[in-house]
Amino acid sequence: MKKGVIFDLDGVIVSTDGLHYKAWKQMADREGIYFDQVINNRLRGVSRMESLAIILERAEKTYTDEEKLEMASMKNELYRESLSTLTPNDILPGVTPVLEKLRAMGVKLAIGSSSRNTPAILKQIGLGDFFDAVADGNQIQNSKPDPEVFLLAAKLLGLPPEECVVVEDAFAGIDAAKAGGMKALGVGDASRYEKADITAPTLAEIAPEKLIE
Ligand code: B16
Ligand code: MG
Repeated sequence: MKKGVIFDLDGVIVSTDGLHYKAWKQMADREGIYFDQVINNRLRGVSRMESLAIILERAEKTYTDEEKLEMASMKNELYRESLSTLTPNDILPGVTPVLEKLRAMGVKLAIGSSSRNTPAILKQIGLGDFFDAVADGNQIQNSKPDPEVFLLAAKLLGLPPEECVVVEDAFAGIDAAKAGGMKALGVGDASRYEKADITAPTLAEIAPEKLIE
């Protein structure tokens, strides 16, 4: 039995895709850059600056590093404003019962997210003090598919990687978990990914015992 479960945040605990999309769309429209939901899907689990680089693939001019930082910062301000609309009702189906059951079984619980807004999101959905450890985009140099954020989460839990399971919705996140030597459960988009050890459409469809076996 595994001793720890590391949850990705966006797309696993709460869905902020739509909020990221709206903020990036406003930035892209301002610059006259084409951006749609299909391109937005490629941003899942990817860091803020890497997301911007994907959006700028469609740009007709090249931007300086300073301009890129300004665009990312504008997007983040819009995104931060929209986070104030999140409430505990936005926690995805099946998440709360799974968290409660795992905790009752003595399993340690962590967050491993690329998002630098992780503390604000957890606070908004009422889980600010819930997890035993939080590793996020503020503490790492290399984002998923690099395993850094999950290795940090395991370290903060005081567990070796092989004692941990990662729950992810992004292909890059599954790759990161496997690169870190961890078992990976793919949900949402990643439930179609053959590299995941186990898959489920949502956390509501997986028994906690199965997750940590
Ligand atoms: P921020 P996760 C990721 O979070 C999002 O999926 C991704 O779309 C976003 O670009 C990234 O966080 C960085 O977010 O701009 O808030 O630092 O899925 O790793 O929890
Ligand atoms: Mg995610």
